[in-house]
Amino acid sequence: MSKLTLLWSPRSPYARKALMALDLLGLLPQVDLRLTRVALQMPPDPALLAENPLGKIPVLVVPGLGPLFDSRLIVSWLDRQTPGVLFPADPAAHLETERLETLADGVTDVLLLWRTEESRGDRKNPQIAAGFETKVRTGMPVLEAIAPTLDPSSLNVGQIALRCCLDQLDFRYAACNWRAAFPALAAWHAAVGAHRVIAAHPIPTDLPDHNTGVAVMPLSFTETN
Ligand SMILES: N[C@@H](CCC(=O)N[C@@H](CS)C(=O)NCC(=O)O)C(=O)O
Repeated sequence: MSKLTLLWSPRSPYARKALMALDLLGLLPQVDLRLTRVALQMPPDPALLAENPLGKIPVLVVPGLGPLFDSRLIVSWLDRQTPGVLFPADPAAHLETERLETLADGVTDVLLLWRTEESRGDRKNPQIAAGFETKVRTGMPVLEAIAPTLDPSSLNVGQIALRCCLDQLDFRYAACNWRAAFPALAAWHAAVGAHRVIAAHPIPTDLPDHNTGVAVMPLSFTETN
């Protein structure tokens, strides 16, 4: 495969997901990382818009093929190049992996949007924020029920997406205490943390915060569970 370029940022959950998928396939030596900062509060980067009209990362630029944007298109294209690594070959297991990927990415979407809404301070819409909280509180037990079925030693895209989602909880919702409420997820998160690919790509916590969101989000699982 020729040289690939990944438009990426180390704290983006979807960019981490794409990076881990590339690493799981052994493709990182062929990838140029192009640091690309994004935030909903900032105007979209023109260089990013030139590759992705939606102004989002990650984008994988493939020579001769053009930009692939959205982590799900990226992993789906990568899987077609090298089947059986990112997703199981068995059709039923493949579907379950995609279902987990979609759910974990979806909860991550809500975590990011909720934080943006909270950052509006007095102009926050409480109904919108409450809807986001309901979705997180509904999604987490579904993920908890899936956790015992996951084998951390057989890392796949569903598990990578789930890890990125839970890491986002740790990073931006640090007081929520999800491990106490969801012990199967906590056990899986700890076990999969030993995988080479997961251990290689933590969220860096020592970078300046360009994002003007809320430092610690007001979510607690211990108060209501
Ligand atoms: N569904 C997309 C979501 C990508 C996304 O929302 N990325 C965020 C960074 S974590 C972004 O670029 N936000 C900037 C924006 O929406 O303008 C994917 O899986 O790649």
